[in-house]
This record gives sequence, structure tokens and C-alpha cells, in this order.
Amino acid sequence: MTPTPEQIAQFRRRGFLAVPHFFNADETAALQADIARLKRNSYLRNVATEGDGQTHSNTKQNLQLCPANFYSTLIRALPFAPKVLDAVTRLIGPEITLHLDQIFLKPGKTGMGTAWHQDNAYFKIPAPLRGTAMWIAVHDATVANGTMRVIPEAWADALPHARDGNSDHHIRCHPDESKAETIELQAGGVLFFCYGTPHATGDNTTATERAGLAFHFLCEDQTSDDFYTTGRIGNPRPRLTGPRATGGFEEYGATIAGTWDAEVAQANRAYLKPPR
Ligand SMILES: O=C(O)CCC(=O)C(=O)O
Repeated sequence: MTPTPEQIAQFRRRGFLAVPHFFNADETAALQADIARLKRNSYLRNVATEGDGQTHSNTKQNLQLCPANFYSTLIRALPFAPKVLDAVTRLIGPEITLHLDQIFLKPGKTGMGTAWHQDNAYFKIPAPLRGTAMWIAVHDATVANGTMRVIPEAWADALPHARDGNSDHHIRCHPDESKAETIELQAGGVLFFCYGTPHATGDNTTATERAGLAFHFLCEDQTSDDFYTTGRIGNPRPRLTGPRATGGFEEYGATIAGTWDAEVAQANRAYLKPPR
């Protein structure tokens, strides 16, 4: 799972890196089952609108939960997993903070894509290569179900963004799509892409749902003290590594570091292999 020097160089040049099979079968099954639970409980919200950015759609669905960590101890534990910290530190380190987590779920047939955008149009960090998304293919992500597309070597230019009429809060840009690369991943694979990389997902034309789980990480040198203390109700930003990291205790009041394997085992026991 550790990115090689060549992969790190690719991330810094092209602005993204796909890592198939980053999560194993048990980890992937746990995420699938837990996200199904969140959907079952109606925690996800349809952000799709009818072109005016306001009227919620009855025919298209772009289901989101942001942040999700309050509703799932599994999702809360994931960014503290050693292999996640190792990969993210090598890509953007040295001192890593979790910026955000969110679920994007596209139901079969009605699932709608997320329009082209650069995350830094929202986040506005000084060095867009020092923040990265880790987008997890929770289910197999294919062309037919609208997997992620990215524009290589485009991270350095901040594109103009305007409101996306097909979402109640998103903004969008219009990059040169002829340069886009489509990233297909089996469930459990991940795509890292830096905050400057233009990216988009497509509609889900298949009969089965597809979810992506995105974590955004940034290097502490891209933050100010305000970043940790202002308007953070509902969205803790734990320092994951570095001298001020507390394993989640400061942000959550409990030590989260080291709980990933137990969370995966618990989810597998609860959802997938219930005791007889
Ligand atoms: O999965 C999606 O539809 C979009 C994900 C995304 O835009 C992101 O993770 O920044």
C-alpha cells in the first residue's frame, strides 16, 4: 500500500494516483454494509436539483452525507488507519490533518454525477498539491456507473467556478474534457487526487447503486489556528500526525487511532457474519 517514489512523482506531476485494492475484502465489505445502514436510516440527502440550483429533483439523485463520521465509528476510524496515514504522509506530508469526510451515493438508474470542479475552489489552500482527496470506490466503479474522471497535469491552474444548477450547493468549472482520464476501480481501490485536480463523476446508468467515500486531507502547513477552532461544530478536523496529534482524543474525546481493525471486525460480525 506504500506508494513508491515513482507513484509519488506521478501524483506530484499528474495530480492524481490510483491505487487498486487499497482496502481488503473485509474492509470493503464493512464499508459497504455501514454505508447501506446510513442510507437505510435516511442520513443521506439528495442534493440534485432541476437545473436551477434550488428545486430538488424527483427524478435524479446525488445522495450525500457530509460529514459522515458522527454517524459511523467505522468511517471515523478509517483516516487513522496506519496504511492511510502512511500513504497520505508520503504524498502530501509531513503533518496531516483530516479536512472533511463525505459519502456520495448514486442509486441505480437515477444516480446523478457530480460536475467538474477543483476542490481548491472550495478549500482555497495556498499550495493545492499539499491537500489530497482519497476517494474510495465502495462498490466497483465503472464507466457505466459513472466512475471518477480527472484532468491530468491541470492542478496548478485555478479555473473559474460558478454555481452548478444541478446541485443545491455545488460549484462547477468547465475544463478541456478532451484531456480527461477515466479511472475505473474495483471496490476497495482508491484514487488520490490533489486539491487542484479537476474531477467529475458521471450518471449511474446501471441497475445497481454505487457509492464513493471521500476523505480530504491537508498538510498542517496549509492551515491557520482558525482552521481548527472556527465554525467547526459538526465537522471536527483532527490532527492525524505531528507533535500536536492526539490520536483523535482532542477532537472526539476518545482515542480513535488504533481502532480501525476492530471496527472492521465488528462491522463484519454485525452485518455479514452474524453469530448463530
Ligand atoms: O463521488 C462523487 O460524485 C464526487 C466526489 C468528489 O467530487 C470529491 O470527492 O471531491
